[in-house]
Amino acid sequence: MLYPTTTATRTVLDLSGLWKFMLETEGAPVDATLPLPTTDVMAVPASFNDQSAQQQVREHVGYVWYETTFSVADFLRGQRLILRFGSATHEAWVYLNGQEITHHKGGFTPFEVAINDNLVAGENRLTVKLSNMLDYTSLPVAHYSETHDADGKLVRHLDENFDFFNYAGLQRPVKIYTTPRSYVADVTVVPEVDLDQHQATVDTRVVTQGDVDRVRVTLLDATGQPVATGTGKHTQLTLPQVHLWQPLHAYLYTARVEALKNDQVVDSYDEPFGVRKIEVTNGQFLFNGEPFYFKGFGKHEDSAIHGRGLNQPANVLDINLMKKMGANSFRTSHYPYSDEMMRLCDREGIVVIDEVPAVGLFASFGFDLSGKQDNTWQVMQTAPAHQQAIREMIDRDKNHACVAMWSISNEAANFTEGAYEYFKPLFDLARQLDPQNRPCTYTSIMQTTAETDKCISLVDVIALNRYYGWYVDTGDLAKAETATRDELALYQQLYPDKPIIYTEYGTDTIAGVHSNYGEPFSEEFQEDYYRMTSKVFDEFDNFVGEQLWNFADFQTKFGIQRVQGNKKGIFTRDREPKMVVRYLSRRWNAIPNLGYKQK
Ligand code: GCB
Repeated sequence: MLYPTTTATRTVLDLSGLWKFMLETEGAPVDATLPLPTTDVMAVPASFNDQSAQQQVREHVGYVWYETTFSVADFLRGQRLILRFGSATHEAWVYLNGQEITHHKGGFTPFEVAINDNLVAGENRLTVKLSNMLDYTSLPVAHYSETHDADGKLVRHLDENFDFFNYAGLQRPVKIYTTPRSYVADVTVVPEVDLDQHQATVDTRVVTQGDVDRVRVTLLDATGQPVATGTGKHTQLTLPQVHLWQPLHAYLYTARVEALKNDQVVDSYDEPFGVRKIEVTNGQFLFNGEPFYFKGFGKHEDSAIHGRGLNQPANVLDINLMKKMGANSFRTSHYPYSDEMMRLCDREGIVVIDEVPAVGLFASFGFDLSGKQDNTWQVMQTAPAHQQAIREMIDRDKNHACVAMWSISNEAANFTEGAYEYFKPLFDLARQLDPQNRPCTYTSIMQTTAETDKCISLVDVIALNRYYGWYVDTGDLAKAETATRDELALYQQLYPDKPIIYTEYGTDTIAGVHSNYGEPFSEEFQEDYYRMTSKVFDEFDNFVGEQLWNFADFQTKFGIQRVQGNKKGIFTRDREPKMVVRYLSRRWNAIPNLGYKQK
Protein backbone atom coordinates (compact mmCIF):
# COMPACT_ATOMS: atom_id res chain seq x y z
CA MET A 1 0.00 0.00 0.00
CA LEU A 2 1.43 3.36 -1.02
CA TYR A 3 2.17 6.02 1.58
CA PRO A 4 0.09 9.15 1.00
CA THR A 5 2.24 12.00 -0.27
CA THR A 6 1.73 15.21 -2.18
CA THR A 7 2.90 15.19 -5.80
CA ALA A 8 2.12 17.22 -8.90
CA THR A 9 -1.22 15.34 -9.10
CA ARG A 10 -2.05 14.51 -5.46
CA THR A 11 -2.65 16.24 -2.19
CA VAL A 12 -3.00 15.14 1.42
CA LEU A 13 -5.34 16.43 4.12
CA ASP A 14 -4.35 15.59 7.68
CA LEU A 15 -7.14 14.89 10.15
CA SER A 16 -4.80 14.95 13.16
CA GLY A 17 -6.02 17.04 16.05
CA LEU A 18 -8.67 16.85 18.72
CA TRP A 19 -11.43 14.32 18.16
CA LYS A 20 -14.49 13.72 20.31
CA PHE A 21 -14.08 10.58 22.40
CA MET A 22 -16.18 8.35 24.62
CA LEU A 23 -16.26 4.86 26.04
CA GLU A 24 -19.19 2.71 25.02
CA THR A 25 -21.12 1.69 28.12
CA GLU A 26 -22.03 -1.97 28.09
CA GLY A 27 -25.68 -2.40 27.21
CA ALA A 28 -25.97 1.11 25.78
CA PRO A 29 -24.87 0.94 22.15
CA VAL A 30 -23.98 4.21 20.44
CA ASP A 31 -26.08 5.29 17.46
CA ALA A 32 -23.62 6.31 14.73
CA THR A 33 -26.32 8.13 12.77
CA LEU A 34 -26.34 10.84 15.45
CA PRO A 35 -23.44 13.07 16.52
CA LEU A 36 -21.39 11.42 19.25
CA PRO A 37 -23.06 12.43 22.53
CA THR A 38 -19.99 13.76 24.33
CA THR A 39 -17.84 16.86 24.66
CA ASP A 40 -14.75 14.92 25.81
CA VAL A 41 -11.76 15.01 23.49
CA MET A 42 -8.69 12.94 22.64
CA ALA A 43 -5.68 13.96 20.62
CA VAL A 44 -5.11 11.96 17.43
CA PRO A 45 -2.69 10.38 16.73
CA ALA A 46 -2.00 8.92 20.17
CA SER A 47 -3.20 6.12 22.40
CA PHE A 48 -6.23 7.20 24.38
CA ASN A 49 -5.15 5.50 27.60
CA ASP A 50 -2.67 7.94 29.09
CA GLN A 51 -4.50 11.07 27.93
CA SER A 52 -7.26 10.42 30.40
CA ALA A 53 -7.08 11.19 34.10
CA GLN A 54 -9.52 8.38 34.80
CA GLN A 55 -8.54 4.84 35.62
CA GLN A 56 -11.78 3.64 34.04
CA VAL A 57 -10.68 5.05 30.67
CA ARG A 58 -7.07 4.02 30.95
CA GLU A 59 -7.92 0.41 31.72
CA HIS A 60 -11.07 0.12 29.65
CA VAL A 61 -11.66 -3.17 27.85
CA GLY A 62 -14.33 -3.02 25.17
CA TYR A 63 -15.46 -0.42 22.66
CA VAL A 64 -14.55 3.24 22.37
CA TRP A 65 -15.78 5.89 19.95
CA TYR A 66 -13.98 8.74 18.20
CA GLU A 67 -15.48 11.47 16.05
CA THR A 68 -14.29 14.46 14.05
CA THR A 69 -15.70 16.71 11.38
CA PHE A 70 -14.07 17.97 8.22
CA SER A 71 -14.88 19.66 4.94
CA VAL A 72 -13.32 19.01 1.57
CA ALA A 73 -12.57 22.02 -0.60
CA ASP A 74 -14.86 22.14 -3.64
CA PHE A 75 -11.94 22.18 -6.04
CA LEU A 76 -10.90 18.73 -4.79
CA ARG A 77 -14.28 17.09 -5.20
CA GLY A 78 -13.55 15.88 -8.72
CA GLN A 79 -10.61 13.80 -7.43
CA ARG A 80 -10.67 10.36 -5.85
CA LEU A 81 -10.72 11.02 -2.11
CA ILE A 82 -9.26 8.27 -0.01
CA LEU A 83 -9.51 8.10 3.75
CA ARG A 84 -6.49 6.33 5.21
CA PHE A 85 -5.84 5.19 8.75
CA GLY A 86 -2.16 4.63 9.57
CA SER A 87 -3.58 2.12 12.06
CA ALA A 88 -6.61 1.69 14.30
CA THR A 89 -6.02 -0.51 17.31
CA HIS A 90 -7.20 -3.24 17.29
CA GLU A 91 -10.47 -3.34 15.32
CA ALA A 92 -12.32 -0.48 13.67
CA TRP A 93 -15.73 0.25 12.20
CA VAL A 94 -15.68 3.52 10.27
CA TYR A 95 -18.79 5.65 9.61
CA LEU A 96 -19.07 8.70 7.39
CA ASN A 97 -22.12 10.83 8.01
CA GLY A 98 -23.67 7.95 9.90
CA GLN A 99 -23.07 5.24 7.28
CA GLU A 100 -20.59 2.42 7.82
CA ILE A 101 -17.96 2.67 5.07
CA THR A 102 -15.30 0.21 6.15
CA HIS A 103 -14.15 -2.22 8.80
CA HIS A 104 -10.62 -3.41 9.62
CA LYS A 105 -9.13 -5.76 12.14
CA GLY A 106 -5.44 -5.72 13.06
CA GLY A 107 -4.08 -2.80 15.00
CA PHE A 108 -0.71 -2.12 13.39
CA THR A 109 -1.21 -1.80 9.66
CA PRO A 110 -2.91 0.83 7.52
CA PHE A 111 -6.22 0.56 5.71
CA GLU A 112 -8.09 2.90 3.43
CA VAL A 113 -11.42 3.51 1.76
CA ALA A 114 -12.72 5.77 -1.02
CA ILE A 115 -15.17 8.32 0.38
CA ASN A 116 -16.44 10.23 -2.67
CA ASP A 117 -19.85 8.61 -2.63
CA ASN A 118 -20.46 9.34 1.03
CA LEU A 119 -19.33 12.95 1.15
CA VAL A 120 -21.83 15.75 1.59
CA ALA A 121 -21.34 19.42 0.78
CA GLY A 122 -20.00 21.37 3.76
CA GLU A 123 -19.27 19.60 7.01
CA ASN A 124 -18.83 15.82 7.11
CA ARG A 125 -18.94 13.72 10.26
CA LEU A 126 -16.37 10.95 10.58
CA THR A 127 -17.03 8.47 13.38
CA VAL A 128 -14.93 5.49 14.39
CA LYS A 129 -15.88 2.69 16.71
CA LEU A 130 -12.86 0.84 18.05
CA SER A 131 -12.41 -2.35 19.99
CA ASN A 132 -9.27 -2.89 22.03
CA MET A 133 -10.18 -6.51 22.67
CA LEU A 134 -7.96 -9.43 21.80
CA ASP A 135 -8.38 -13.16 22.10
CA TYR A 136 -7.10 -16.49 20.82
CA THR A 137 -8.03 -15.61 17.23
CA SER A 138 -6.26 -12.24 17.10
CA LEU A 139 -2.71 -10.92 16.93
CA PRO A 140 -1.43 -10.12 19.44
CA VAL A 141 -2.90 -12.90 21.55
CA ALA A 142 -4.71 -12.44 24.85
CA HIS A 143 -7.00 -14.51 26.98
CA TYR A 144 -10.46 -12.91 26.92
CA SER A 145 -13.14 -13.49 29.54
CA GLU A 146 -16.38 -11.94 30.79
CA THR A 147 -18.00 -11.54 34.20
CA HIS A 148 -20.96 -9.52 35.45
CA ASP A 149 -20.95 -6.83 38.10
CA ALA A 150 -23.41 -6.52 41.02
CA ASP A 151 -25.93 -4.84 38.69
CA GLY A 152 -25.66 -7.62 36.18
CA LYS A 153 -23.70 -5.49 33.75
CA LEU A 154 -21.15 -7.20 31.52
CA VAL A 155 -17.51 -6.68 32.48
CA ARG A 156 -14.87 -7.67 29.94
CA HIS A 157 -11.39 -8.83 30.93
CA LEU A 158 -8.17 -9.26 29.01
CA ASP A 159 -5.17 -11.17 30.19
CA GLU A 160 -2.53 -10.25 27.66
CA ASN A 161 -0.16 -12.98 26.56
CA PHE A 162 2.52 -10.34 26.14
CA ASP A 163 4.62 -7.98 28.16
CA PHE A 164 3.51 -4.54 26.95
CA PHE A 165 0.60 -2.33 27.84
CA ASN A 166 -2.39 -2.85 25.59
CA TYR A 167 -2.42 0.72 24.34
CA ALA A 168 -5.16 1.43 21.83
CA GLY A 169 -6.92 4.12 19.88
CA LEU A 170 -6.14 6.05 16.72
CA GLN A 171 -2.42 5.78 17.31
CA ARG A 172 -1.22 6.79 13.86
CA PRO A 173 -2.22 9.60 11.48
CA VAL A 174 -5.61 9.65 9.83
CA LYS A 175 -5.44 11.31 6.43
CA ILE A 176 -7.44 11.95 3.34
CA TYR A 177 -5.41 11.89 0.16
CA THR A 178 -6.46 12.59 -3.36
CA THR A 179 -5.62 10.91 -6.61
CA PRO A 180 -6.92 11.63 -10.06
CA ARG A 181 -9.65 9.29 -11.34
CA SER A 182 -7.06 7.38 -13.32
CA TYR A 183 -4.17 6.69 -11.04
CA VAL A 184 -1.13 4.75 -9.91
CA ALA A 185 -2.47 2.14 -7.50
CA ASP A 186 0.70 0.29 -6.53
CA VAL A 187 4.43 0.29 -7.20
CA THR A 188 6.87 -2.53 -6.51
CA VAL A 189 10.57 -1.82 -6.80
CA VAL A 190 13.16 -4.58 -6.84
CA PRO A 191 16.77 -3.46 -7.27
CA GLU A 192 19.28 -6.15 -8.24
CA VAL A 193 22.86 -5.09 -7.81
CA ASP A 194 25.94 -6.42 -9.54
CA LEU A 195 28.56 -5.61 -6.94
CA ASP A 196 31.52 -6.27 -9.26
CA GLN A 197 30.21 -4.02 -12.01
CA HIS A 198 28.94 -1.34 -9.56
CA GLN A 199 25.74 -1.43 -11.48
CA ALA A 200 22.13 -2.21 -10.67
CA THR A 201 19.02 -3.21 -12.53
CA VAL A 202 15.89 -1.73 -11.07
CA ASP A 203 12.81 -3.79 -11.77
CA THR A 204 9.64 -1.74 -11.32
CA ARG A 205 6.11 -3.08 -11.56
CA VAL A 206 3.26 -0.62 -11.58
CA VAL A 207 -0.46 -1.21 -11.11
CA THR A 208 -2.75 1.46 -12.52
CA GLN A 209 -6.50 1.93 -12.50
CA GLY A 210 -8.68 3.84 -14.91
CA ASP A 211 -7.91 5.28 -18.29
CA VAL A 212 -4.15 5.01 -18.58
CA ASP A 213 -2.45 4.13 -21.86
CA ARG A 214 1.18 4.29 -20.79
CA VAL A 215 3.35 4.26 -17.69
CA ARG A 216 6.64 6.11 -17.45
CA VAL A 217 9.20 5.36 -14.78
CA THR A 218 12.03 7.78 -14.10
CA LEU A 219 14.72 7.02 -11.57
CA LEU A 220 16.01 10.09 -9.78
CA ASP A 221 19.24 10.18 -7.80
CA ALA A 222 19.45 11.63 -4.30
CA THR A 223 19.80 15.15 -5.70
CA GLY A 224 16.66 14.74 -7.78
CA GLN A 225 18.48 14.37 -11.11
CA PRO A 226 16.99 11.81 -13.53
CA VAL A 227 19.42 8.95 -14.10
CA ALA A 228 17.30 6.44 -16.04
CA THR A 229 13.90 6.35 -17.65
CA GLY A 230 11.67 3.87 -19.41
CA THR A 231 8.07 3.10 -20.20
CA GLY A 232 5.80 0.20 -19.36
CA LYS A 233 4.02 -1.28 -16.40
CA HIS A 234 7.05 -3.48 -15.99
CA THR A 235 10.39 -1.78 -16.54
CA GLN A 236 13.96 -2.84 -15.95
CA LEU A 237 16.25 0.14 -15.81
CA THR A 238 19.99 0.20 -15.35
CA LEU A 239 21.82 2.34 -12.85
CA PRO A 240 25.49 2.47 -13.84
CA GLN A 241 27.89 3.59 -11.08
CA VAL A 242 25.23 2.84 -8.53
CA HIS A 243 25.29 4.36 -5.05
CA LEU A 244 24.59 1.64 -2.54
CA TRP A 245 22.32 1.90 0.48
CA GLN A 246 24.65 0.85 3.28
CA PRO A 247 23.93 0.49 6.99
CA LEU A 248 24.24 3.99 8.48
CA HIS A 249 25.16 5.35 5.05
CA ALA A 250 21.83 5.51 3.34
CA TYR A 251 21.47 6.54 -0.27
CA LEU A 252 17.95 6.85 -1.55
CA TYR A 253 16.87 6.99 -5.14
CA THR A 254 13.32 7.82 -6.16
CA ALA A 255 11.21 5.95 -8.66
CA ARG A 256 8.95 8.58 -10.17
CA VAL A 257 6.01 6.73 -11.63
CA GLU A 258 3.76 8.57 -14.07
CA ALA A 259 0.50 7.31 -15.51
CA LEU A 260 -0.10 8.82 -18.96
CA LYS A 261 -3.05 9.26 -21.25
CA ASN A 262 -2.42 10.63 -24.76
CA ASP A 263 1.07 11.60 -23.58
CA GLN A 264 -0.34 13.72 -20.77
CA VAL A 265 0.58 12.90 -17.18
CA VAL A 266 -2.61 11.99 -15.36
CA ASP A 267 -1.01 10.81 -12.13
CA SER A 268 2.42 10.90 -10.62
CA TYR A 269 3.79 9.12 -7.56
CA ASP A 270 7.30 9.16 -6.05
CA GLU A 271 8.52 6.01 -4.31
CA PRO A 272 11.90 6.18 -2.51
CA PHE A 273 14.10 3.09 -2.70
CA GLY A 274 17.63 2.02 -1.89
CA VAL A 275 19.91 -0.34 -3.73
CA ARG A 276 21.43 -3.04 -1.58
CA LYS A 277 22.02 -6.75 -1.68
CA ILE A 278 21.15 -8.98 1.26
CA GLU A 279 22.30 -12.59 1.39
CA VAL A 280 22.50 -15.23 4.07
CA THR A 281 25.23 -17.73 3.41
CA ASN A 282 27.78 -19.81 5.22
CA GLY A 283 26.73 -18.65 8.67
CA GLN A 284 26.91 -14.98 7.71
CA PHE A 285 24.48 -12.18 7.00
CA LEU A 286 25.89 -10.30 4.03
CA PHE A 287 25.04 -6.72 3.23
CA ASN A 288 26.35 -5.72 -0.17
CA GLY A 289 28.69 -8.68 -0.16
CA GLU A 290 30.22 -8.00 3.25
CA PRO A 291 29.42 -9.64 6.59
CA PHE A 292 27.05 -7.41 8.52
CA TYR A 293 26.99 -7.30 12.31
CA PHE A 294 23.68 -6.26 13.89
CA LYS A 295 24.18 -3.86 16.81
CA GLY A 296 21.08 -2.50 18.38
CA PHE A 297 17.81 -3.15 20.04
CA GLY A 298 14.43 -4.58 20.45
CA LYS A 299 12.22 -1.55 20.88
CA HIS A 300 8.64 -0.55 21.47
CA GLU A 301 6.55 2.27 20.17
CA ASP A 302 6.16 3.62 23.67
CA SER A 303 6.52 7.04 25.24
CA ALA A 304 4.99 9.02 28.05
CA ILE A 305 1.48 10.38 27.39
CA HIS A 306 1.51 9.34 23.71
CA GLY A 307 1.51 5.69 24.76
CA ARG A 308 1.97 3.78 21.52
CA GLY A 309 0.95 6.80 19.48
CA LEU A 310 3.18 8.21 16.79
CA ASN A 311 5.75 10.43 18.46
CA GLN A 312 8.02 11.77 15.77
CA PRO A 313 10.38 13.72 18.09
CA ALA A 314 10.89 10.52 20.12
CA ASN A 315 11.55 8.56 16.93
CA VAL A 316 14.12 11.10 15.75
CA LEU A 317 15.79 11.16 19.15
CA ASP A 318 15.85 7.36 19.34
CA ILE A 319 17.60 7.09 16.00
CA ASN A 320 20.06 9.82 17.01
CA LEU A 321 20.83 8.02 20.26
CA MET A 322 21.34 4.78 18.35
CA LYS A 323 23.73 6.43 15.92
CA LYS A 324 25.67 8.08 18.74
CA MET A 325 26.05 4.67 20.38
CA GLY A 326 27.30 3.04 17.21
CA ALA A 327 24.13 0.98 16.88
CA ASN A 328 22.91 0.19 13.38
CA SER A 329 19.64 -1.71 13.72
CA PHE A 330 16.51 -2.60 15.63
CA ARG A 331 13.60 -5.01 15.50
CA THR A 332 10.04 -3.71 15.37
CA SER A 333 9.17 -5.80 18.40
CA HIS A 334 6.35 -6.81 18.57
CA TYR A 335 4.34 -5.32 15.65
CA PRO A 336 5.00 -3.28 12.50
CA TYR A 337 5.90 0.29 13.43
CA SER A 338 4.47 3.41 11.81
CA ASP A 339 5.06 4.25 8.14
CA GLU A 340 6.81 7.37 9.40
CA MET A 341 9.36 5.37 11.40
CA MET A 342 10.09 3.13 8.43
CA ARG A 343 10.66 6.12 6.17
CA LEU A 344 12.95 7.64 8.79
CA CYS A 345 15.01 4.43 8.92
CA ASP A 346 15.28 4.42 5.12
CA ARG A 347 16.80 7.89 5.31
CA GLU A 348 19.06 7.23 8.27
CA GLY A 349 20.44 3.87 7.16
CA ILE A 350 19.03 2.01 10.15
CA VAL A 351 18.61 -1.70 9.41
CA VAL A 352 15.22 -3.04 10.49
CA ILE A 353 13.96 -6.51 11.32
CA ASP A 354 10.26 -6.08 10.60
CA GLU A 355 8.00 -8.12 12.87
CA VAL A 356 4.31 -9.03 12.64
CA PRO A 357 2.22 -8.74 15.83
CA ALA A 358 2.48 -12.49 16.37
CA VAL A 359 3.27 -12.32 20.03
CA GLY A 360 1.66 -14.49 22.67
CA LEU A 361 1.38 -17.69 20.63
CA PHE A 362 2.17 -19.62 23.73
CA ALA A 363 -0.78 -20.85 25.77
CA SER A 364 1.08 -21.26 29.05
CA PHE A 365 2.95 -17.98 28.67
CA GLY A 366 4.43 -16.82 31.96
CA PHE A 367 7.68 -16.99 33.80
CA ASP A 368 7.82 -20.79 33.89
CA LEU A 369 10.82 -21.73 31.77
CA SER A 370 10.69 -25.46 32.34
CA GLY A 371 9.90 -26.27 28.73
CA LYS A 372 6.72 -28.28 29.41
CA GLN A 373 4.71 -29.15 26.35
CA ASP A 374 1.43 -27.30 26.19
CA ASN A 375 -1.59 -27.19 23.92
CA THR A 376 -0.82 -23.91 22.13
CA TRP A 377 -1.45 -25.23 18.62
CA GLN A 378 -4.74 -26.82 19.59
CA VAL A 379 -6.19 -23.76 21.33
CA MET A 380 -4.88 -20.93 19.16
CA GLN A 381 -7.04 -20.07 16.16
CA THR A 382 -4.71 -17.34 14.92
CA ALA A 383 -3.68 -18.65 11.49
CA PRO A 384 -6.07 -16.43 9.47
CA ALA A 385 -5.10 -13.31 11.42
CA HIS A 386 -1.45 -14.27 11.09
CA GLN A 387 -1.73 -14.63 7.30
CA GLN A 388 -3.45 -11.28 7.07
CA ALA A 389 -0.81 -9.62 9.25
CA ILE A 390 1.99 -11.00 7.05
CA ARG A 391 0.19 -9.88 3.89
CA GLU A 392 -0.43 -6.38 5.18
CA MET A 393 3.07 -5.92 6.58
CA ILE A 394 4.80 -7.03 3.39
CA ASP A 395 2.38 -5.11 1.22
CA ARG A 396 3.15 -1.93 3.14
CA ASP A 397 6.88 -2.42 3.65
CA LYS A 398 8.05 -4.34 0.57
CA ASN A 399 9.94 -1.40 -0.95
CA HIS A 400 11.70 -0.19 2.17
CA ALA A 401 15.47 -0.29 1.90
CA CYS A 402 15.74 -0.44 5.68
CA VAL A 403 13.89 -3.76 5.96
CA ALA A 404 16.52 -6.49 5.92
CA MET A 405 14.56 -9.40 7.36
CA TRP A 406 11.01 -10.39 8.31
CA SER A 407 10.23 -11.75 11.74
CA ILE A 408 7.24 -14.04 11.53
CA SER A 409 6.67 -14.34 15.29
CA ASN A 410 8.04 -13.56 18.71
CA GLU A 411 8.49 -16.32 21.26
CA ALA A 412 5.86 -18.74 20.05
CA ALA A 413 5.69 -22.26 21.48
CA ASN A 414 7.99 -23.50 18.74
CA PHE A 415 9.05 -26.45 20.84
CA THR A 416 5.57 -27.98 21.11
CA GLU A 417 3.78 -30.43 18.85
CA GLY A 418 2.08 -28.74 15.91
CA ALA A 419 4.41 -25.76 15.71
CA TYR A 420 5.94 -26.75 12.37
CA GLU A 421 2.55 -27.44 10.81
CA TYR A 422 1.40 -24.01 11.98
CA PHE A 423 4.44 -22.07 10.80
CA LYS A 424 5.40 -23.77 7.53
CA PRO A 425 2.53 -22.22 5.51
CA LEU A 426 3.23 -18.81 7.06
CA PHE A 427 6.90 -18.85 6.08
CA ASP A 428 5.90 -20.03 2.60
CA LEU A 429 3.47 -17.15 2.36
CA ALA A 430 6.01 -14.53 3.43
CA ARG A 431 8.56 -15.86 0.95
CA GLN A 432 6.02 -15.93 -1.83
CA LEU A 433 4.83 -12.38 -1.10
CA ASP A 434 8.15 -10.60 -0.70
CA PRO A 435 9.32 -9.39 -4.10
CA GLN A 436 12.78 -8.73 -2.64
CA ASN A 437 13.08 -12.21 -1.21
CA ARG A 438 14.41 -11.10 2.16
CA PRO A 439 15.48 -13.62 4.78
CA CYS A 440 12.89 -14.72 7.34
CA THR A 441 13.18 -15.59 10.99
CA TYR A 442 11.29 -15.81 14.26
CA THR A 443 12.63 -15.04 17.69
CA SER A 444 12.83 -18.06 19.91
CA ILE A 445 11.89 -18.23 23.58
CA MET A 446 14.25 -19.88 26.08
CA GLN A 447 12.15 -23.05 26.30
CA THR A 448 12.89 -23.60 22.62
CA THR A 449 16.40 -25.00 22.45
CA ALA A 450 18.69 -26.08 19.64
CA GLU A 451 17.43 -29.60 20.16
CA THR A 452 13.73 -29.00 20.79
CA ASP A 453 12.96 -26.32 18.20
CA LYS A 454 10.59 -27.89 15.69
CA CYS A 455 10.73 -25.02 13.21
CA ILE A 456 14.38 -24.19 12.84
CA SER A 457 14.50 -25.53 9.30
CA LEU A 458 12.18 -22.66 8.34
CA VAL A 459 14.48 -19.80 9.34
CA ASP A 460 17.37 -18.22 7.49
CA VAL A 461 18.81 -16.72 10.66
CA ILE A 462 18.57 -18.14 14.18
CA ALA A 463 17.26 -15.37 16.44
CA LEU A 464 17.43 -16.06 20.16
CA ASN A 465 15.75 -14.29 23.07
CA ARG A 466 17.81 -15.29 26.08
CA TYR A 467 17.84 -14.25 29.71
CA TYR A 468 20.56 -16.30 31.42
CA GLY A 469 21.44 -14.46 34.61
CA TRP A 470 18.02 -12.89 34.78
CA TYR A 471 15.03 -15.24 34.52
CA VAL A 472 17.36 -18.22 34.85
CA ASP A 473 20.21 -18.32 37.38
CA THR A 474 19.17 -14.87 38.53
CA GLY A 475 22.19 -12.80 39.56
CA ASP A 476 24.71 -15.57 38.85
CA LEU A 477 26.75 -14.26 35.94
CA ALA A 478 29.28 -17.09 36.12
CA LYS A 479 26.58 -19.68 35.51
CA ALA A 480 24.96 -17.43 32.93
CA GLU A 481 28.22 -17.16 31.04
CA THR A 482 28.58 -20.93 30.86
CA ALA A 483 24.97 -21.41 29.79
CA THR A 484 25.29 -18.73 27.09
CA ARG A 485 28.51 -20.22 25.76
CA ASP A 486 27.30 -23.83 25.82
CA GLU A 487 24.11 -23.00 24.00
CA LEU A 488 25.77 -20.93 21.27
CA ALA A 489 28.34 -23.68 20.76
CA LEU A 490 25.56 -26.22 20.26
CA TYR A 491 23.65 -24.05 17.80
CA GLN A 492 26.79 -23.35 15.81
CA GLN A 493 27.69 -27.01 15.76
CA LEU A 494 24.21 -28.21 14.74
CA TYR A 495 23.47 -25.45 12.24
CA PRO A 496 26.84 -24.32 10.84
CA ASP A 497 25.25 -22.57 7.86
CA LYS A 498 22.83 -20.45 9.80
CA PRO A 499 23.95 -17.16 11.30
CA ILE A 500 22.90 -16.63 14.92
CA ILE A 501 21.79 -13.37 16.49
CA TYR A 502 20.48 -12.44 19.92
CA THR A 503 17.24 -10.52 19.49
CA GLU A 504 16.66 -10.13 23.23
CA TYR A 505 18.82 -10.26 26.33
CA GLY A 506 18.80 -7.95 29.29
CA THR A 507 18.08 -7.28 32.93
CA ASP A 508 15.53 -5.10 34.66
CA THR A 509 17.48 -2.14 35.96
CA ILE A 510 16.10 0.67 38.04
CA ALA A 511 17.78 3.93 37.05
CA GLY A 512 19.59 5.33 40.06
CA VAL A 513 19.83 2.04 41.95
CA HIS A 514 23.46 1.20 42.67
CA SER A 515 25.10 -1.68 44.46
CA ASN A 516 28.61 -2.31 45.78
CA TYR A 517 27.89 -5.99 45.15
CA GLY A 518 26.54 -5.74 41.64
CA GLU A 519 23.11 -6.94 42.72
CA PRO A 520 20.27 -7.54 40.27
CA PHE A 521 18.24 -4.41 39.45
CA SER A 522 21.30 -2.18 39.96
CA GLU A 523 22.99 -0.28 37.16
CA GLU A 524 26.20 -2.13 38.03
CA PHE A 525 24.54 -5.50 37.43
CA GLN A 526 23.23 -4.37 34.05
CA GLU A 527 26.72 -3.38 32.99
CA ASP A 528 28.33 -6.57 34.32
CA TYR A 529 25.71 -8.58 32.47
CA TYR A 530 26.36 -6.88 29.13
CA ARG A 531 30.12 -7.21 29.57
CA MET A 532 29.65 -10.93 30.15
CA THR A 533 27.39 -11.44 27.12
CA SER A 534 29.69 -9.40 24.86
CA LYS A 535 32.66 -11.55 25.82
CA VAL A 536 30.82 -14.74 24.86
CA PHE A 537 29.38 -13.28 21.63
CA ASP A 538 32.88 -12.49 20.41
CA GLU A 539 33.91 -16.14 20.70
CA PHE A 540 31.55 -17.37 17.94
CA ASP A 541 32.12 -16.86 14.23
CA ASN A 542 28.49 -17.47 13.34
CA PHE A 543 27.23 -15.03 15.94
CA VAL A 544 26.44 -11.99 13.83
CA GLY A 545 24.40 -9.65 15.92
CA GLU A 546 23.29 -8.36 19.25
CA GLN A 547 19.98 -6.60 19.69
CA LEU A 548 19.50 -6.12 23.38
CA TRP A 549 16.25 -5.83 25.31
CA ASN A 550 15.23 -3.04 25.47
CA PHE A 551 16.14 0.32 24.05
CA ALA A 552 14.08 2.10 26.72
CA ASP A 553 11.93 1.27 29.74
CA PHE A 554 8.34 0.77 28.65
CA GLN A 555 4.84 0.37 30.01
CA THR A 556 3.41 -3.11 30.55
CA LYS A 557 0.35 -4.77 31.97
CA PHE A 558 0.31 -5.19 35.75
CA GLY A 559 2.33 -8.02 37.21
CA ILE A 560 4.35 -8.68 40.30
CA GLN A 561 7.51 -8.62 38.19
CA ARG A 562 6.73 -5.14 36.87
CA VAL A 563 6.89 -1.86 38.78
CA GLN A 564 5.32 0.72 36.45
CA GLY A 565 6.47 -1.32 33.54
CA ASN A 566 9.47 -3.18 32.20
CA LYS A 567 12.78 -1.66 33.29
CA LYS A 568 15.13 -3.47 30.94
CA GLY A 569 15.76 -0.27 29.00
CA ILE A 570 19.30 0.96 28.72
CA PHE A 571 17.55 4.32 28.56
CA THR A 572 14.73 5.32 30.86
CA ARG A 573 11.34 5.93 29.36
CA ASP A 574 12.35 9.64 29.05
CA ARG A 575 15.45 8.54 27.15
CA GLU A 576 17.94 9.32 29.90
CA PRO A 577 20.92 6.94 29.80
CA LYS A 578 21.57 4.30 32.41
CA MET A 579 25.22 3.68 33.28
CA VAL A 580 25.68 0.86 30.74
CA VAL A 581 25.16 3.18 27.76
CA ARG A 582 28.77 4.34 28.04
CA TYR A 583 30.11 0.80 27.97
CA LEU A 584 27.93 -0.25 25.06
CA SER A 585 28.73 2.92 23.12
CA ARG A 586 32.42 2.19 23.40
CA ARG A 587 31.90 -1.41 22.33
CA TRP A 588 29.60 -0.70 19.41
CA ASN A 589 31.53 2.27 18.10
CA ALA A 590 34.58 -0.01 17.96
CA ILE A 591 32.76 -2.76 16.02
CA PRO A 592 32.48 -2.02 12.31
CA ASN A 593 29.05 -2.47 10.72
CA LEU A 594 30.58 -4.53 7.94
CA GLY A 595 33.41 -6.99 8.09
CA TYR A 596 33.54 -7.54 11.87
CA LYS A 597 33.62 -11.31 11.66
CA GLN A 598 35.22 -11.91 8.29
CA LYS A 599 35.63 -15.62 7.64
C1 GCB B 1 10.55 -11.55 26.26
C2 GCB B 1 9.54 -10.91 25.39
C3 GCB B 1 9.42 -9.43 25.63
C4 GCB B 1 9.49 -9.15 27.13
C5 GCB B 1 10.82 -9.64 27.65
C6 GCB B 1 10.98 -9.43 29.15
O1 GCB B 1 11.02 -12.62 26.04
O2 GCB B 1 9.75 -11.17 24.03
O3 GCB B 1 8.23 -8.97 25.07
O4 GCB B 1 9.30 -7.81 27.42
O5 GCB B 1 10.96 -10.99 27.41
O6 GCB B 1 11.49 -8.41 29.57
O7 GCB B 1 10.55 -10.30 29.90
